[in-house]
Order: sequence, then structure tokens, then C-alpha cells
Amino acid sequence: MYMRRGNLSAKLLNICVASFCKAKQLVKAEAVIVDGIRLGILPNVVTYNTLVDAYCRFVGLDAAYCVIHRMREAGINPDVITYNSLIAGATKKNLFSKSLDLYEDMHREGISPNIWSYNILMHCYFKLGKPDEANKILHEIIFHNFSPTPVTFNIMINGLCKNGYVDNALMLFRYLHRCRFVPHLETYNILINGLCKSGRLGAVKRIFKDLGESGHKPNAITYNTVMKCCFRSKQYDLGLEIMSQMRSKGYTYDGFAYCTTISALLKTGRIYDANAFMEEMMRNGIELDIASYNTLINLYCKEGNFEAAFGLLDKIEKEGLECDQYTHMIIINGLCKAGKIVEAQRQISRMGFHSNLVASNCLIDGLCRYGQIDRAIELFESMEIKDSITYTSLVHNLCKARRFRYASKLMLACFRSGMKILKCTQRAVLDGLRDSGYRNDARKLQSRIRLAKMLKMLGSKERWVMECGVGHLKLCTIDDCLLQPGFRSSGESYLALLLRPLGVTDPLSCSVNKERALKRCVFMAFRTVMMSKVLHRSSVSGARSMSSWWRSVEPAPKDPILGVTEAFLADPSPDKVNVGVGAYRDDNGKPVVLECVREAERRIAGSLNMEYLPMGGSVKMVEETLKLAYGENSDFIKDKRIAAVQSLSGTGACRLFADFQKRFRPDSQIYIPVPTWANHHNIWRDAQVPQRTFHYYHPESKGLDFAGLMDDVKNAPNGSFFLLHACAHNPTGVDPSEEQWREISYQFKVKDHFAFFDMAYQGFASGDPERDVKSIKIFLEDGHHIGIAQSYAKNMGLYGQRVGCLSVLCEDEKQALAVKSQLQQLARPMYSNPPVHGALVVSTVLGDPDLKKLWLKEVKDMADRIIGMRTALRENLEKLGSPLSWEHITNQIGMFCYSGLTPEQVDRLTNEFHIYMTRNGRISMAGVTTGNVGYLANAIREVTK
Ligand code: PLA
Repeated sequence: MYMRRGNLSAKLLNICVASFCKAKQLVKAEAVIVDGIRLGILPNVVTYNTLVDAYCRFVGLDAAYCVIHRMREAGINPDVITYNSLIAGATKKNLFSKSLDLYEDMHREGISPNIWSYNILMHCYFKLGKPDEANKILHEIIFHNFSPTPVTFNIMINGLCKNGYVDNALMLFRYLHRCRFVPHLETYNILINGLCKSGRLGAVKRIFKDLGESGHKPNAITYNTVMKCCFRSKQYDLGLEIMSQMRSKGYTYDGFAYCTTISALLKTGRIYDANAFMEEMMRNGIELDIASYNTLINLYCKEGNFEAAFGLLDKIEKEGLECDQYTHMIIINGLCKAGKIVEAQRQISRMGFHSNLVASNCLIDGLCRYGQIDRAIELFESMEIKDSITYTSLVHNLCKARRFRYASKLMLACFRSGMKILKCTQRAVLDGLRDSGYRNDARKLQSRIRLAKMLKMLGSKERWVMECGVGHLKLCTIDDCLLQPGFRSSGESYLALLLRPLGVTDPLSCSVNKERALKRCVFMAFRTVMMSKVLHRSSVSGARSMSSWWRSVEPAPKDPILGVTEAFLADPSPDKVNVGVGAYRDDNGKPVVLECVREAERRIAGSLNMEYLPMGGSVKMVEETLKLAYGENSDFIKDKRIAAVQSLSGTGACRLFADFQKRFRPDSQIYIPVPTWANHHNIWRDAQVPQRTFHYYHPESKGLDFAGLMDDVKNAPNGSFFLLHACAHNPTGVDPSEEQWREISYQFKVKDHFAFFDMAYQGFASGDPERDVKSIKIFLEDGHHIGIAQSYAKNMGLYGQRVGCLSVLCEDEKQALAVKSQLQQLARPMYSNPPVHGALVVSTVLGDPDLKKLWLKEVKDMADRIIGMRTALRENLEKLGSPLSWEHITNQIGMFCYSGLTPEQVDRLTNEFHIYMTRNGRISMAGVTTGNVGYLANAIREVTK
């Protein structure tokens, strides 16, 4: 009990809650509230705001949302302070777009922002790289006569500087002076920092002077920043003067200040002062990190002050710090550069760096610098591993020593090992050879360079196994070929072997000089192989190859659903049954054209011209379709808040949305249920939207994995896209209950997820299209902005007509118009505009009350026949004495039964009984008839025995 009767007051409650929140003790704060309620003190808006703020700071936005939910349940609406906490919370987590969205939410709730909301908002805009928007906010603040706070200006100045508008920041700063706002010291510091970062030393000096006159006293941050700026602009003396001013004011020096000062002193050649500083720093026990030590060691080495450098090395050891990989190398490099080769070698052996490549490279460089090139060559030859730096530095120095032939030999060796040498060094060698009269060598070298480049292009290093189109050919470098064991003696046969696949039978017959001929032939073979490889490559990358444009195109795998129909059609058996694709059949197994559709066709026959529909399709059809999904009298339709276009049936709607998602939320992903209609994966894959999955089906219970689903929804990053089946889930036939949909919707709200409904079977779940949109209705009631893909393939039997609709619910009419125009823009280069006939059929059926009634009846008939077949299949299986449970056949709804048959069992059904279905065990109940249900049940019984 944290509250006791006697001193009861809401104020006291709030004080208690606030102090616990401040101390990060949220559990206690909650306990106080519970106690309060028990004693009759109800938390008020201040209490809740304190909690929201604490949760935002210490826990996370989701937790804060929960508090807001409780708050609303208690009848208290969030106010500007609540929203400010949320916005600040999102901003702190760098979720800047989220902050802007929250700001919009606040606006929508009719809550006016205060100066703090504006401040955070400005900060977000800057972070998002939108200084113009931030500027607009500042104008709004001034225009609405809100009093800007010093923070307002700090944010503006900082933001402008960081976005590269230093001059505007300066202008704003001067404007402050003119308006007699006295800028705070922090404002000065921010401006100085910004100016410093863009190298504006002049302005820094002026502002620093102003600061002195303004009555503020510069603090350590000011001094440090100005000093840094001076050093950065190489004004070491000025920097050092600032440093002494700072010291005279008694500000303590930190590691950073020491380091920059020492570095400046060294750069101005005041080694003595630098050492004094270093000693002082050590005396003061300032701790440096290893990177700072490395910087200092490097500076000392450059100055040739190795004593100090080694001193620092000792200090590092004494402090128990770990040297990183550079520390010793810096010293070794410094010693080499200073010509102290012996010391460097001593250091190398002390550290056990004998076979260290970097250390050896330093040594080679040092030896060459000080004219000991032969020793460098000696060292080079003894090295086991070399890199391009090793080669480049030696070749470069050999050129300097005018030893071009040796340089060219090394250069070749370098290429042969698959490494590069600097272009200018290559040129120096070639020029050098030519100038010294070795023209032939230069020419040879050049062709070798070309060859090396070609090989590099082929991605080859030392040896190549290449495909030459006619057969496999193993090739080595030319020299390697000639050195093959036994090559010289049985050269001809080896070569013949090499060249046979290329159609060369007698390579040597016409030549006198065998060895030259051999070399030449190998080289020719080489070139042919390389050419074939190049051609092969370019054919892979889409260019023309010699034999065919599409040689690299492999047959695509069969579609798991439509491939079943193909196989079914190819089967001559009279017993064959197709329960693969989800297409409705009558009880004779024949495709059905609905009576309402036939009547509509009669009515429109001849009235139709063949003009293009607009890019967005038939307006009338879209209007009727939206009514089916959003409700006959939906306000969203009246307020024109829905962006909708006619689509190429359900698939086209999904694809159009996926492309839209990729274009306008390029970094987003899509969460897809497991399992789902197989084509969903293809659609979002081809739209290049990364896919994630969420739990949906529980194989043991053959029902919904609600807990798994909710966990995945909760764990997905806020603002994720989810694909949901509005009803009659394909393939499982398992839908969430109404209560579960409500919970899903609530969690989506908490997490700010986007729900995209694929509604391919409206009417097939319950027999009534209106009842089947329950899920969508719940989401709409909860205020979600959703997207819907609708299809008339199944519920109007218009499979091949490809009529459907994509809709996206927007914030207002303006946004809806923008979204619609973008959807049309996406459609235009894909298929320009949708087909007209089916759309006219749909609008005729739905636009006529009698035809619509007939349609509703026919939908119900189809659904009822399927339900009847479910019972028949189950009963048949049970009658046959199958010991397994077949309850799920009648529990599941919609067009499919997710039977639980394994892929092997499905294969047996197909091979032994000519029954075709997808390998995931999905049975399209629409293909089951009174005539085949017994046969089907028997076959299933057989394969599940
Ligand atoms: N969404 C789902 C969940 C589907 O099952 C289907 C069709 C569609 C969209 C797309 O239908 P539409 O483009 O023809 O409007 N699924 C079928 C056919 C019926 C198919 O795979 O294309 C199936 O057998 O699963």
C-alpha cells in the first residue's frame, strides 16, 4: 500500500506517480494508481500523461499506447501533452516519420499543438532532411504568436547547420539579435559548432568575439569547439592561444583537448612543448583510448621523436591497454621511413612479425628509400606472401634505379599472380624499357599486360578450367603448359589433346620451329577458349551468343496449381477427377455460367462498342464493387476516400498493390500467412518486396494458430504490411472467428500495421457476400486504412474474364485522388487499361436489383452445394471405416479442404487413381460431385491406410 487513507487527493496521487516515474520505478507508480483507485481517487489526465511520458522514455511506444488505451477506456482523451510525449518518444528512437504521423493524428483528433510540439516537429523535419518544412513551422510559430523558446532557436540553428545551410543559420542568429532575443550560451555553442564543421573560421572568430561582448562566459565546450576549428583550418597558433585562454580560465582539459593540442604543437614543430603537455597529461591521469594513442604515436614518429613514441608504447602496456594491430606497425613504418632499418628489424623480431606482410612492405620501402635496393630485392625474394603493394613499391623503386628489365620481370610475376600494379608504375616500366633500347621487351610486356587484363576480366587467377562449348578443357597459363611434366617429350600428343575439341587436328605439321609453334597453338587454343567464355558470359547477361539468343533460359518450374490442370487435361483416363484448381463445377462436374451472367450478356449483347476503358477501368463496375466490400451506404464511399481501379481479377489487384507498395514504401516488407495461396509469394517476389511470414495454421488441430499469429503481429516492426485473406482462407479453409478478428484488428492498431485484404472468395464462406466481409467491417470500424483486392472469378464465375478491383482507403478525397492517379500510372505501362466485357457484365448484374437478387441466390446455391459435398465426403470416408478423424472437412469453410494428405499420398492418388490435386493436400471441394465423391473417398481411404 503506497497510498493511505487520510491524505487523499488527486494532487498527491499525481505527485507520488511522478516521483516514482522519475525514479524509473514504473511498477510502483502503477501500484500507487491501483491503491488510489481502491481508495476512490481516480487517476486524471495529469496522472496518465505522467505515465505515458515515463513509458515512452523507459519502455517504448507500444507500452505508452497501452496507457493511452486505458486512458480512453476511463473516458479521458489524450491531450497535447500526451501527444508531445509520444512524438518525443518516437523522435528519440529516430522514428521521425512516425513522429510526423503522430502529429497528424493529433491534428485529426482536433488537438492544437503547443510550442513544444512545434519544437519536436522542427527537429524531425531537419532529421528527415526537410529544412524547408522546418522553416515553415518556424513561420507558423511566429505567425500564430506562439512564444518561441530558446530551444526553438537552438533546433533551428542546429538543423540548418547540419543540413548545410550555415548562412541561413547565421542569418537567423542575427535576426535574433535584431528582435532583442538574447541568445543563450548553448545557442552560441551550437552555431560555433556548425560553422566549425563547415570550416568557416572567420565566422567562428566573429561569433566568438560577439559572445565575449554579450555578457555570456564561454564554457569548456565553446573553447574546445573553437580550438578544434582553428586546428582544422591549420591555424595552429590561434588554436593554441584559445587553448591558453581556456586554461587561464581554469577549465580542466580532457583527453580530447590534450590530444588536439599535442598534435597542433607537433605540427608546428614545438616538440618540446608537446612533450611537456604529454607529461602533464600523464600526471593528470587522463585516460586515452588506443586510437588516440595511435594518433599521437604516429605524430611522434613523423617528427622522428621515437623516444616519445616508445614512451607511449610503454605507457600503453603499463595501463594494461591492448595495442591494436596498427600500434606497432605505426612505429615500424615510422622507423623505416626515417631510415632506421636496424631498429625497425629489431622491433620486427621483438614482435615476431617476420612473416608479417605489412611489416615486410615497410622494410622494402625503407630499404629502397635509403638506396639499399639490392637488400630490398633480397628481402622480396625471401618473402612467401606478397601483395600488390609489395610489387608496386619495388617496381617503382627499380624504375627509379633504372633497372627496367628486372622491373618488367617483377611486373609480369605480379600480373601472373592475379594482382594489379598502379597504372603510372606500368607506364614508367614500359617507357623505361623503350628509352633504354629494349623495344622488343616493351612490346612483349605490353601484350602480356593485355592478356593479364583479359584474364582478369574472365575472373581467373592462376589456373583456369574453362568451358569451351564443345567439351571441357583444362588450361593453365602458357608457361605452365610448357612446363607440364612430360610436355616437352610428348608435347604433340598433349597439344593434340588440347586442341581436338576445337577441331584442330594437326597443329605442328607446317612448322619448322616446334617450340614456337607449340607456344603459338597453345595461345590460339587459349584465345578460342577465352572467346567462348566471353561469349558465354555475354549470353548470360542477355546479349547475343553465337548459337542462340536464349541459350541460357532454363524451363520454368510448373505452377503448383495451374500445372495440376495441365496434367489433368493430358490424362486420358475416363475416371480422372480434377480437384486441383479452385474453379466451381456443377454436380455433373461441368463448368457453370451463372444465370444472372447469361441474362446480363443478353441485355448487353450488341450494345457494346469496343473502345478502350479508361486506365482505371469501368467507373460503374468499380462503384458497385466497392459497395460489396465497404457496405452499401459506406461513408468512405460517400466521402470519396477510396482510391480504386478495375484490376485484372484478384491476381492483378494483388500485383498492382505490391508494385504500389514497392514504389511508395520502398523499404517495406510484406508479412504473408503460412500457408497461403502459392501465387502470393510470386506476386510480391516479382514486385521485389521482401517477404516475411506469420503463423496461421496449426497442423495438429487443423485449425487456426491464433497465439502464433498474434505473437507474430506483435513482434513485427511497427508499421508493417500484412496480407490477410478476408474470408475462406486458401488453402486451409480456416478463418478467424469474429472475436479473433477484433483482437487482430486491435493489435494491428497498437502496432500501426497496414492490412491488405485479398478477398477472392466473397460469398463462398457463408453463402452470403455481406456476411463474408465481417473481417473488413471490423477493421473499418477500428479506423484502419486498409487495401482490398476483389475478384469476380469465383463468386460470379467470371474466371477467364479477369474482372476485379483494387482499392486503397485513404485519409481524404485529395489523398485518394493522388493514390488513384499513381495506381493508374502503374497500370499504364503494364497493360494500359483493363478489359471491358467482364466489367460490363458485372456492372449490369449488380446495377439491376433483380439481377443482383438472382446473383445472391446463385452464390448461395454454389456455397450450399460445396457444403453438401463436404458432408458427403466426410460421411463416405467414415462409412468406409477410416479410423482417422475427418471432422476438419466439415469444419473448414470456403472452396477448399486442407485435407492433411502428404505429398506422397497425393502422388499416389494421382498415379493410381487419376485424382489430381495440389501436392499440399488441398482438395478443391468445388470439383467434388455426387458422382465422384464415393470414388474420391475410397481412393483417400486407400492411400491413408
Ligand atoms: N487470391 C486467392 C487467395 C486465390 O485463391 C486466387 C485464385 C486469387 C487471389 C486470384 O484469382 P483471380 O486472379 O482469378 O481473380 N486461386 C485459384 C486459381 C482459384 C489460381 O491459382 O490462379 C486457386 O486454385 O488457388
